[in-house]
Amino acid sequence: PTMLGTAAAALLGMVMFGGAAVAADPVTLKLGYSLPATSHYGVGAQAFADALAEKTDGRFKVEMFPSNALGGEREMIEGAQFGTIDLVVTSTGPVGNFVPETLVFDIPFLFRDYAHARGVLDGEIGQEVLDKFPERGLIALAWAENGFRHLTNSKQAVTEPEDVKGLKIRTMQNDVHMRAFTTLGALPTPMAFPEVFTALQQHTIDGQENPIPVIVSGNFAQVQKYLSLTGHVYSPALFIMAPSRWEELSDEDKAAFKAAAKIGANAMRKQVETFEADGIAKLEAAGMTVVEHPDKARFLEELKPAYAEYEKRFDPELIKRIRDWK
Ligand code: EAX
Repeated sequence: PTMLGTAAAALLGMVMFGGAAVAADPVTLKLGYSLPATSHYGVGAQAFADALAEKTDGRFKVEMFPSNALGGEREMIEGAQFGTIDLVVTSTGPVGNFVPETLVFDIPFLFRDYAHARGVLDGEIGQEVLDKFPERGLIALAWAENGFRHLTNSKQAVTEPEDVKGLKIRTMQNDVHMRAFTTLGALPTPMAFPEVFTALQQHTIDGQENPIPVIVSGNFAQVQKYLSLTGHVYSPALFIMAPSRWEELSDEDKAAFKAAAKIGANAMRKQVETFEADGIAKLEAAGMTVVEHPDKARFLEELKPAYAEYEKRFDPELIKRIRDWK
């Protein structure tokens, strides 16, 4: 086309769209998570925001609220249900209180390793669970990752299940986890994450359990002497969205949000690996005593009564499908 033709077409375009659709300010969405911007959550959230901007030509902008600025994970999920928070990157710790189908993944020693956990979540079982969210007033865009959880405490090195007896351990607000610690003779104390550091510092609890990336990002070495690499449970994370926001999107934008969340989740998983590669050395350098090989066989043995209960609570076929995944 001639220059005049192009200019005329541009002018016509502006008239047709009233200038509004073309020059509109981006829609700003609030995204909350519980760790600092430098954490795996921050890296995943940023990768999501960048991918979303790219896929939607900058029509959506994500405003970040790291470090519990919008509350603990349970509160943020409630915020997404109410539509006061648009997006949440959260561990699944408290998610079982909203979508009970997620709780099966909280069974201790269910997953062998990262490949197993990621494979199950990204496959048909993971999709079946994601599909349960809308009926509970939430949209789950993608599975992400927090990591395998390990035990820290201020009292003693934990090698055998007996070493856990009597320890006051903060757990997430998750009764599958709590059942496991009760069975081991510990005193589980459910608590929102933002309160954990202070509670450890003031010795109202003796210990807590979290993945290496959280123990590092949360500076727990300042308040915990012993780290035991129990890897007792895999902790998934999720990109969650407010249904009120989701329903406003076109089908094309919905696909863009899901694809961007997948990119964010992959970045988060990569960052978990990066933190795990040098995290333990960092924690040792910060003064922690590390038990690298706690007696896993004995923990499994002591947990038998808890497993009997899980088999009643969850579909044993589903547990078997997860365990047998290859
Ligand atoms: O999502 O509550 C927890 O222990 C979580 O692992 C932490 O907030 C990261």
